[in-house]
Amino acid sequence: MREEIHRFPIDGEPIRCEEIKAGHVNTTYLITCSGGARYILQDVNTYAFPKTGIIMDNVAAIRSYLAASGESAPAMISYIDTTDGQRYYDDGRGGAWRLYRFVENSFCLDRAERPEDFYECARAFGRFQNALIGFPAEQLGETIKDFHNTPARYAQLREAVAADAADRVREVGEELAFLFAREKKASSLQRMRDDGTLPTRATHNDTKINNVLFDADTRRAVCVIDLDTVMPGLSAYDFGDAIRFGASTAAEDETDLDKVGLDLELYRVFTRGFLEACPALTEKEIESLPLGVYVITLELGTRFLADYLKGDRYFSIDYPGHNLDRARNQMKLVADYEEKWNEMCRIVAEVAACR
Ligand code: GN1
Ligand code: MG
Repeated sequence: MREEIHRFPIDGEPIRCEEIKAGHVNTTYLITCSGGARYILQDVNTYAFPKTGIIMDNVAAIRSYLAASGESAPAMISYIDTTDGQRYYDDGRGGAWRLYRFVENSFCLDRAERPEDFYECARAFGRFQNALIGFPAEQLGETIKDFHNTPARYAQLREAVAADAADRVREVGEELAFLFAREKKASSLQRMRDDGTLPTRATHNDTKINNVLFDADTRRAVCVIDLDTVMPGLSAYDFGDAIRFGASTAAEDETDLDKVGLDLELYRVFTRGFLEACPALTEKEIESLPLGVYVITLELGTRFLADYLKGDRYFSIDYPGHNLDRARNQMKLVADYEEKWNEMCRIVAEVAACR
């Protein structure tokens, strides 16, 4: 049993603790209590998130905004304060722990088993974005500095190359050439954010389908989870990351790159769900959605590769070349988007036109 659970008010005695292997960053446990109550206990990765307090403040600010604006359905999960009234438990050894009720009769999906699943995912993230359209994004702290600042991510890759801490740069010449050849386009979204072409919103920023809870009976989306990266951003990031992960024809670490590409049908389904649930986007934002897919995928390619060069400090890995495989997989997706670019833009325009 994780003793940290005793820092929180819970129903019954904790009797079982299982680790849930899902995300690449935090460590997550399912705790079962006598009497049946179940909880999710998370150990926040403080290498990735040095300021856990900011995460919890952001979540609290958004929660009160949603409650005040009468958002009826639970758009997000809610955390339980510690017994001494803190939003998370600081164990004094660098660990930051937080707790929420397990949502009974719900499940997560690593990939859409049918198109309707992805449509539900789109609606959940679209609804989240729409509910926060009026939220003053500048009130949110940056939980990870420059999280989706793509030019800054390129700068971090350059630093990782210069340091070559794990002596791996000589293995990745081709990958570096691929990424740097696309740096200008990769930076274009950030430019449109800086010059005000695109509005800064409160966004989720980590919109993988496995960050959506589904209801086990209805198979409808219940709410979005993993709110650690909720911060000022662009709607195109949320659209882009969801497509990158959920509309890929293969897993994020598939090494047979012939299997990796963009499923345009899933792309269309997601676009429909997202735009239906988020009617408040501006014309420019809608136009920027395909670019969001392109940029976020390149960006994650740079992040995986930089982490590989640093010796795998950030993303958890199952084997030594895992981050390199992930980076190559993202690059294959980017190459496929380049082939399908006109189609990607056409689908967004078509779906937007028939709303
Ligand atoms: C991480 O924690 P998880 O697995 O939901 C990462 C995302 C990446 C994703 C790639 C805080 O998300 O940015 O897109 O892995 N989250 C953080 O799978 O860095
Ligand atoms: Mg997650």
